[in-house]
Amino acid sequence: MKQLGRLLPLTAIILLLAGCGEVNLTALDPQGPIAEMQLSLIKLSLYIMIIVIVIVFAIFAFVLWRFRDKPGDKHIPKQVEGNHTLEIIWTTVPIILLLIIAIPNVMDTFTLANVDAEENSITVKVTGHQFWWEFEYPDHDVVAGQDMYIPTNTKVIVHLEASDVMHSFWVPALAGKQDNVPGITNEMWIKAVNPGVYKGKCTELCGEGHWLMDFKVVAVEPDVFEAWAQNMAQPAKDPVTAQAEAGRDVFQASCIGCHAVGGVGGNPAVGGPDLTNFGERTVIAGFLEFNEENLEKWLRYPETTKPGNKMPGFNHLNDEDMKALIEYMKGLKVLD
Ligand code: HEC
Ligand SMILES: [Cu+2]
Repeated sequence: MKQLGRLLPLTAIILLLAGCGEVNLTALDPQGPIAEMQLSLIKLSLYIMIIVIVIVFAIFAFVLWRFRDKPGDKHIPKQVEGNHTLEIIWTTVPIILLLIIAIPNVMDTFTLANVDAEENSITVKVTGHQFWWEFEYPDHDVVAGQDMYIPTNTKVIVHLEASDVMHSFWVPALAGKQDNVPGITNEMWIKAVNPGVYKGKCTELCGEGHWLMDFKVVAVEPDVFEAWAQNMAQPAKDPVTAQAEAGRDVFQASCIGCHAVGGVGGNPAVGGPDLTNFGERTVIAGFLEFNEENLEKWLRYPETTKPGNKMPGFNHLNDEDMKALIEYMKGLKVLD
């Protein structure tokens, strides 16, 4: 009973994690060929383990029952030392089971490691920073922050790098995790079959803000992707309202040193995520629901909102400037 009491909170946590409404932060609902392959390897091992466990426990239960101490039993059971047939069986059976697991694993590893370009494939350089993600598209001369746009049904070759400490790139619906290591380029590839938004997370403890280092992979049809990439590479459109225009002035004065918009401020910018399409994010800084209140909170108090992050606070801006800045930021869009 005591043990059950200890188990219950754990069960509650697991149920909570399973149902917290994130879009596909799970390897059990694969959305592309790599994740599918990995899930079938997991299943193969799992089924073999289940068969072994069932047989071993059945024999165990049978032996407990068959050779139990009965009233009137006086003699010690017959003593057996060594049995060649049995030893051959319990050596060869595990070897066969391990081979059944090993052969598809080794074969699939070659498929996973094949990062050769193919027709229409694209390359994305993914850099982990404390505590945000940067996506560079060298073929399109585009840099994007936080949301990784990819075309559907296209091989996306991913080059993983890090600017400061180790991070790890994990989008479970598309592929298993791989590390971003400073000074090294790790390679992997992903492919999404359906358009959709797939949650990603940093899975290498990289500092105080690690737990909020979330991002998204946004898979869109190839023609939408091309339009997105082309618009991302264009200079930013002029703001439509006078207020947003005033906001742009505040942005130029205070933010352009770290953030870029439409190539102005560096490509990539030094110090912070590219904000060219910031108005199309669904979250701010990877985790905060996108609305005006949260944006103001982020701009005034980033340190308490996402502890450890490297963006300075702008609580000294007056209300008028803040409102204008928010208006401008909401309008930063490239898809229509
Ligand atoms: C010293 C560099 C620096 C300056 C100056 C700076 N920022 Fe940032 N900003 C950052 C960094 C670093 C991040 C990433 C924080 C994180 O998520 O860990 C960031 C994140 C953001 C984000 C969230 C981006 C996203 O993709 O969700 C917004 C919005 C933002 N900054 C707006 C601004 C605005 C507006 C200004 C000017 C008032 C500004 N920043 C000035 C460094 C800076
Ligand atoms: Cu990280």
